Amino acid sequence: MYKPPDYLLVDELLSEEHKIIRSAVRDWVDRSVKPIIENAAQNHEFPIHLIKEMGSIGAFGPYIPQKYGGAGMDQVAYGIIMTELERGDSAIRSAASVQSSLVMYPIYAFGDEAQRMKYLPKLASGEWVGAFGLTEPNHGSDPGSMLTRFEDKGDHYLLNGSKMWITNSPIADVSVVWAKDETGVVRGLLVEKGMAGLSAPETKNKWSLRASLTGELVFDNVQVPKDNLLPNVKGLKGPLKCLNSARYGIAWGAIGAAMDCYDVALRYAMERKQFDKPIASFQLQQKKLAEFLTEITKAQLLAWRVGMLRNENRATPAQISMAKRNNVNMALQIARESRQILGAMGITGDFPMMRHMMNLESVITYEGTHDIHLLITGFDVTGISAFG
Ligand code: TGC
Ligand code: FAD
Repeated sequence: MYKPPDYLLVDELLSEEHKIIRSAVRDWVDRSVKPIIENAAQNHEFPIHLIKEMGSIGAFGPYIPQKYGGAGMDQVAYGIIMTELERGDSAIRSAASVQSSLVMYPIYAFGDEAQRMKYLPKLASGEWVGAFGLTEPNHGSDPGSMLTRFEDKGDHYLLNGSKMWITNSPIADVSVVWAKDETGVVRGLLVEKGMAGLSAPETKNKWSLRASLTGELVFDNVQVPKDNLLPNVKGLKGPLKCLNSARYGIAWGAIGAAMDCYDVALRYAMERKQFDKPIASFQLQQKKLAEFLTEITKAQLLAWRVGMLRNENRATPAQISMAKRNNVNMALQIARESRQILGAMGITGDFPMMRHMMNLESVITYEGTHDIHLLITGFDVTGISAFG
């Protein structure tokens, strides 16, 4: 039986509504994710049937207003949902992050009313799957140098270029694609499945996020209707604002993976005997467990505080970077170290550590790498950009 650590009684900082949501998502993860996720990861298959279930439990766009199919909840509720989903698997949290923060959020924040009404309810229910195309084969950390371009052809836009490493692109009904106009300004376009010239080949043979679909988006003279341009944002700050929301969710999500590893390692250490004693009685193993709990507790407080600041619209991008960077690294270190507590058993799929560890290698890379987030903090501290 899963016992989530709460050493500093962080629960007391949550509302009754937060706890109800958490309990509903936790039950769903136990019922629908835990029993199938290991096989899905081993077989490198995205459990696509979970998309509609996630829609029905309110995992998509929880902070989007109810008028558009969201739940109108606060930022802490969004974070809690992400923690519970990532306890199941980072792939499941990824699907929710992309749908909520990278597709629904820009349509809500930068779209017009017709676009909101057309897309958001379908994305909220899971009837439609969304994707977010920013990264290109030759431009990852530096998206401002993107080559994907569109031209105004009078009654439509003509889109050319390609995106790579795009979560859910092979099955996406709609992709929010960031491309430069003829003057070099970054704009967002809503590109729908079936548009002539669009292809989305799957990226195979990943050792990480094996239960998540990743692919490319290739645009070969795609004619995009003019109604599909997001009217209310121009420049790189458009996609970066979406990333603020997703990175924030990941800061909470990673805690879920870490909690799962801690919980399993603690129980194993209490039961497994060597030299006639539970391995939990050895100082070296206690050091690991004590440090896991300390790091999880710090991460909980960091995520909660950034969530409260986001509720007040006061969280800065740099604060979010710090939370994403710290919490993902924390979870990755705990996954690695907790695997060792299980000895050889830790390398099997009977336990979740290796799966979490491999997943977190992607999580520490996407949404801004560990090093890029350090540079964002460095810039914030010194006012000197060390990027270029
Ligand atoms: P820079 O010149 O600093 O900024 C350009 C404009 O953007 C503004 N800005 C931001 N606005 C809002 N939020 C932020 N976080 C912002 N950061 C910058 C900035 O003020 C400026 O505005 P303006 O009005 O002056 O034009 O841009 P730069 O080209 O020097 O790049 C800066 C850098 C490196 C921090 C940024 O580009 C970056 O974050 N790189 C990392 C790229 C990244 O995170 N890619 C993620 C792709 S999506 C993904 O990984 C999804 S994973 C999906 C899953 O969960 O499965
Ligand atoms: P690079 O930018 O080539 O970086 C390589 C290394 O160089 C890194 O260690 C980096 O930290 C370092 N580096 C780069 N610049 C600097 C610098 N100035 N100073 C110091 N070090 C530097 N993208 C999307 O748009 N949509 C998605 O849905 C999406 N999903 C993803 C899913 C998965 C499974 C993965 C793995 C990636 C996904 N991405 C997605 C892409 C992801 O955001 C990029 O991989 C990430 O931004 C890093 O880009 P890159 O891989 O090109 O690495």
